[in-house]
Amino acid sequence: MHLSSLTTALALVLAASPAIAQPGHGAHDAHSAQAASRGIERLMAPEGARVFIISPRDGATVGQEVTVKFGAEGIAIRPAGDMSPDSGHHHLLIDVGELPPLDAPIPDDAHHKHYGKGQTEATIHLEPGTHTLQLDLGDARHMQFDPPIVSGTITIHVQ
Ligand SMILES: [Cu+2]
Repeated sequence: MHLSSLTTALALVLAASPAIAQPGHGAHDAHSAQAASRGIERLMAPEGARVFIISPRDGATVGQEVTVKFGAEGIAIRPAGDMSPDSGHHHLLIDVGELPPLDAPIPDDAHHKHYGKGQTEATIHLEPGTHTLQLDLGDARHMQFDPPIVSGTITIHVQ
């Protein structure tokens, strides 16, 4: 291939790539656009907001009744439905590998627990074995923030 035709081919590839044609429009914005198309806009995560699991500790061995303490910084914990700015409520993801879809409210099932009264701890029952726990803050409408405000995932061993 001549150098000139190689250059032409490269130019075509660049022109065809939306990521390059529109700088700044990454996957992040694609999720927001998807949410908007369903009529549910995600709220921007306040700068520095974070959530974390205070206890149990990562790697801990615990009994089947597990009290999980939720930590939050840089964002207020309020009941679901409370539209106060820069606030949300905790969700505990149990044995969930991937975050739920960003363009819909967080599911409400055995693996996605809502603490819509504004709780900052909860006692859950787990079967013996190895489990993972992760916090995922949701807004008044149970939508994840943009970007999501999630804790690290911890692994615990239930006896
Ligand atoms: Cu919720």
